[in-house]
Amino acid sequence: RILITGALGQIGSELTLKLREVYGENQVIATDIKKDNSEAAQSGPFETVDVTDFNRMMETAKKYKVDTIMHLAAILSATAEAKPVFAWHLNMGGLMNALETARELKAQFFTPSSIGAFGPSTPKNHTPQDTIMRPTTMYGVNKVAGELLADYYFYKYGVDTRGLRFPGLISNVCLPGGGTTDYAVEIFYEAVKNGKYTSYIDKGTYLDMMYMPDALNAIIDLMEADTLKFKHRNSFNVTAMSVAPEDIAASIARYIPGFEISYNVDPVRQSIADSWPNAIDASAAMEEWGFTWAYDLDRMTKDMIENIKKKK
Ligand code: VAH
Repeated sequence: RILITGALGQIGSELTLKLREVYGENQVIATDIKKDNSEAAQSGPFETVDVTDFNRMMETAKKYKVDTIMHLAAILSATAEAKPVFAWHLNMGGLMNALETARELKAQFFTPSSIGAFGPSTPKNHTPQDTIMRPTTMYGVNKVAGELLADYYFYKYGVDTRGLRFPGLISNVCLPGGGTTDYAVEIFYEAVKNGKYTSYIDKGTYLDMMYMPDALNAIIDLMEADTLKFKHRNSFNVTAMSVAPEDIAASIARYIPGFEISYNVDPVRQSIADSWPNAIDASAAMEEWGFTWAYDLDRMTKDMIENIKKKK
């Protein structure tokens, strides 16, 4: 059985449904700080778990005798920059509780890292799997510390921890909250609704991105992979595309003629984005467990617009 924390968030809401499809509804225990009427909360076992409450997490994991923990609950980059102390406690306290629960239950463990784990002194293009990591954001500090902590639990206790450094994730099921790359999600909703979008990230700002279906498949492929070829665990670089706002706008305009982008840069989120790479190198993931992806920019755009239109 799999326990997911943050199961009602941007990744969790779709990962919960995907894992229930693949492994069976009752094999996936969705948990989050409070229940809502989303399909992830309603379509199978759900428990309220505040990840900063170790006893609650442990009793829930024991109640369902879980053998896999997927820890997704976290504060994203922009919110973490606004509330750094709160972000440290939730991101690191939650991670420690999840790792301790996995250690005690001898469970397999997944948690996402991010391109946010890199900093201004990291090579910007073809960013290697192993390179300088001096992030200048609280979120980045949390992600680098989190990678080291998850590797530590493998070396020290043999916990089968695995992780992915995700790029910006684009999806149409659950809006992200408090991220820097959220512009790349908002733009699609605004395009369908108003035919235009004002971006808070400037033109020419290249960032790695990935469509959510590819992210979900990467998690499942990673967790099911044979570790014989692993040289890394926490966490693998993965990406599907490197785009700037004007590239997304041009792709949308092919499906929504007349779509226009304008810019009103938010200096805080722009400075976070500027500290991150332009394009990372995912060759380690390809070589060690066969990482691949299916959606390029236009295929993602087509699917995003079709699905958002269905919601109207
Ligand atoms: C954020 N969506 O913007 C997250 C992610 C790479 C970006 O970590 O904070």
